[in-house]
Amino acid sequence: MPKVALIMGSASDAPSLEGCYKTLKRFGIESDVRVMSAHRTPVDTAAYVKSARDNGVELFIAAAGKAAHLAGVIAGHTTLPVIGIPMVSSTMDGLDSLLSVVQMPPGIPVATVAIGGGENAALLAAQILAIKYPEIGEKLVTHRKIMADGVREKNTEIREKFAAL
Ligand code: RP5
Repeated sequence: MPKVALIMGSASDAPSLEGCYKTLKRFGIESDVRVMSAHRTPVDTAAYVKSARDNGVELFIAAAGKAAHLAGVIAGHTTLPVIGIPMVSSTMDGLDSLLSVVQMPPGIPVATVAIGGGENAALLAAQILAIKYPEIGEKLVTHRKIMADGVREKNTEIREKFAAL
């Protein structure tokens, strides 16, 4: 049963969300991927969000571009945590969606990651779910170790490269 609902406002957002999906999968987190629009299919979106908890969903990731109110609308229909991903889909390089997602009025929060930050959305979802599922927490510890080892390797490499200049 999927723990995460990964919702995008349009099929045009899909290519930028593959990293998010794959990262969730790497942590053993099944996600229910949906294209649902806050303005083009508002009734479907509300119905899905309202029934999601009963279907085992524990967290939402919502990605949208332009006047991106999808994450905020989802958050208004549930008390489950909502992570918003602002998408680049206009001439404004995603700044429009960043402000639309991050500037939620008091009372209905959306945890916003960087523009196009699908991987961080997945990692934040993993960290939230790890409170309840220790096996996800163990994978996060391994992930951090691999990342740190990678930086240490680069440190050695760059120091050697500069020393030889
Ligand atoms: C938003 O408008 C979507 O999330 C997408 O980023 C943007 C453009 O949608 P399309 O016109 O490509 O369907 O709702």
